[in-house]
Amino acid sequence: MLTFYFAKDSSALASHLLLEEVGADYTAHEVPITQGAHHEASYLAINPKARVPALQTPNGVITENPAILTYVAATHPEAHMLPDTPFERAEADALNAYLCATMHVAFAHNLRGARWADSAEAQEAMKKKVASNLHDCAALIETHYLKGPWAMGDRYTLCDAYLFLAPRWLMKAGVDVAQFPKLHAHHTAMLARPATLAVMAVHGL
Ligand SMILES: N[C@@H](CCC(=O)N[C@@H](CS)C(=O)NCC(=O)O)C(=O)O
Repeated sequence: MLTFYFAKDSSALASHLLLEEVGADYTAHEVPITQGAHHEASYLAINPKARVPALQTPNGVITENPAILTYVAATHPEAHMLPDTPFERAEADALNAYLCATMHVAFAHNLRGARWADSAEAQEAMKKKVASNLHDCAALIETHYLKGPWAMGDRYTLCDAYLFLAPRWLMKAGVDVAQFPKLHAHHTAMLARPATLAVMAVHGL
C-alpha cells in the first residue's frame, strides 16, 4: 500500500497521474500548502523538504517527481510505463530532469521569488522573465524532445504524466500553447485519458 501526499493543482499532479494510470493501490492524502500544512511537524517527518509530492512506500519515503515516477513505473511493470532500451530510459530521465530542474524552477520564479532574492524589485524582475523563460523551455521540448504523439514516441510512458504540466505552466504564465503544435496536441491527448480526468477532478481542476 502506498500513501501519496499532494497539494491540489501543484506539480504533484504529475506523479498522481502515473499512480492512476498504472492502477496503483494507493491512498491520496492532501497537504494544503496554501494553508502552510507542509511546514507542520507531522508532514516534515514525512518530507523534511516541506514540499509535495511525497510517496510513502513499504521501503520508505520517496520525494521528487522524477524519482516517484520512476518508482511507480518500475513497480508496475505490467503497465509498461518505462521505455524499452537503456538509451531510451536515459532519454526519459533527461526529459523528466529538465521538467523538474529547469522548467518547473523557471515557473516557480513567479510565486516563489523570495527563495532567490529578498528585495521586492528583484522578485518583480524575476517575475517578468517567467513567460519568456517558459516559452524557451517549451520551444526546446517541442523541437528536440517531444517525439510525438507521446513524449517518447508511439506509446504513453512515465514522461507523459510529467509533460502534462508543461502546457499548464505556460497557460498560467500567459504563454499561448497553440504556438507549440506537438505540445498542444499532447495536452489534448492527455485530456482524453480517463486517468487524467479522474486525477484532475481530485485536484479540483
Ligand atoms: N523538485 C520537486 C519540486 C516540488 C515542489 O516545489 N513542490 C511545490 C508545489 S508545486 C511545493 O511543495 N511548494 C511549497 C513551497 O514552496 O512552500 C519535485 O519535482 O517534486
